[in-house]
Amino acid sequence: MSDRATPGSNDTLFLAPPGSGARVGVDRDEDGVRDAADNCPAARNASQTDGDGDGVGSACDHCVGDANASQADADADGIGDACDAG
Ligand SMILES: [Ca+2]
Ligand SMILES: [Ca+2]
Ligand SMILES: [Ca+2]
Ligand SMILES: [Ca+2]
Repeated sequence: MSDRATPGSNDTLFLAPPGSGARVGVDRDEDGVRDAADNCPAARNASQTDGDGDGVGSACDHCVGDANASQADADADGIGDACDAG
């Protein structure tokens, strides 16, 4: 599969119906789940798996085993405060 949309194709752009409240119909990671509903808009995760149920998909969760919806990471090492041993 090409990583670029070709003229005439319609595989990445979706239009939200008027009044739906959704402003953006793009799917940046092209996993089939639009950004507005994707729990990891920049990581392909069609399954939307969220093992700890914090609303952040496991594919991009800084702590896949600890609920940490804020994804706070004070030292910016990619491991969330909730599971960062230091
Ligand atoms: Ca997506
Ligand atoms: Ca999660
Ligand atoms: Ca988590
Ligand atoms: Ca950290």
